[in-house]
Amino acid sequence: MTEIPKEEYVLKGTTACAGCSASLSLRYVLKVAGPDTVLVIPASCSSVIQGTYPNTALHIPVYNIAFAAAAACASGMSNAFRELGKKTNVIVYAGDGGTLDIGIQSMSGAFERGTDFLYICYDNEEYGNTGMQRSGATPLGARTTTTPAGKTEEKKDIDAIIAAHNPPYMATACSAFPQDIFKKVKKALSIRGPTFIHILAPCPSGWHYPPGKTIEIGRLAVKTGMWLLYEREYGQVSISSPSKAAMKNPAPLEEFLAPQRRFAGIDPKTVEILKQRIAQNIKRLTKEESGVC
Ligand SMILES: Cc1ncc(C[n+]2csc(CCOP(=O)(O)OP(=O)(O)O)c2C)c(N)n1
Ligand code: SF4
Repeated sequence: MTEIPKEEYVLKGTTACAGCSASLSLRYVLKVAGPDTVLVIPASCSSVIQGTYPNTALHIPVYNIAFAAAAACASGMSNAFRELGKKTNVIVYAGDGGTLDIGIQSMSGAFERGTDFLYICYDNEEYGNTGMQRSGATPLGARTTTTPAGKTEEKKDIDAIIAAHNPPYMATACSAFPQDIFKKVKKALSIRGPTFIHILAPCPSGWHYPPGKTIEIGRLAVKTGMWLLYEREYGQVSISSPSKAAMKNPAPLEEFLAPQRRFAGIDPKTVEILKQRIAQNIKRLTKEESGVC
């Protein structure tokens, strides 16, 4: 923890909900990135985390951009900075709706062009800003305002889609593990080219748990294997230490599901499918790390 700078770039005046882990993650991201950074934010809860105009809680320049265009905007900005000989960090901080669904085309284009930027998707598994609608990232069985009986489709595997673009660095992270976020953001910013970090960001308002449990819920996601932490550096996978232990002996999934009202009344068959998926993901990642596949 001593390595983490004391400077704050998410100041007082944020209008995020109490217990918002998307704003907590952003706090650590900006502590690594420092003042020579421009944040590109598509419409999302991050527009709210900034506070209410004419004030702002973010102590760095921010470019608010249309939903579908964050990566395209960051791409042009990064190219302009590099032409001027500047190393300024360009970071997209986008929700799962703005990444997996609406912004996927501009993101894919920017990765294919080799843009020198960091794209962070904080994943609260819903369209939070507009009232908790389902997104491509919402897990199977979760209730949202548009899936009141539980989502019938599985979570989209955006990490596999990004991996297919062969970026020099990509990683998963979780807001409950700030040191892990810190290390991964630091590494991503040290590598030239497009880099990607997918942060699971539990949301008390949409997942329906008390705000004070936001760290506990994130830890349970990792302990149960529902969320796996790893890095992929130049194609080589390495599983991050919090997941290493959990993957050997995952905690029962029910420990993660029970405290969240979005999973209230979930069908046992759906829980079984989620458990099977966890076992498959652990197997696949372990194989990838050992270089077997
Ligand atoms: C083109 C367009 N469609 C819809 C909206 C309305 N809108 C604003 S924020 C938002 C939800 C964003 O969800 P996500 O990207 O998951 O981020 P979160 O709000 O969960 O942080 C929507 C649908 C918009 N601003 N622009
Ligand atoms: S809805 Fe969720 S992600 Fe959005 S500000 Fe509130 S707690 Fe944060």
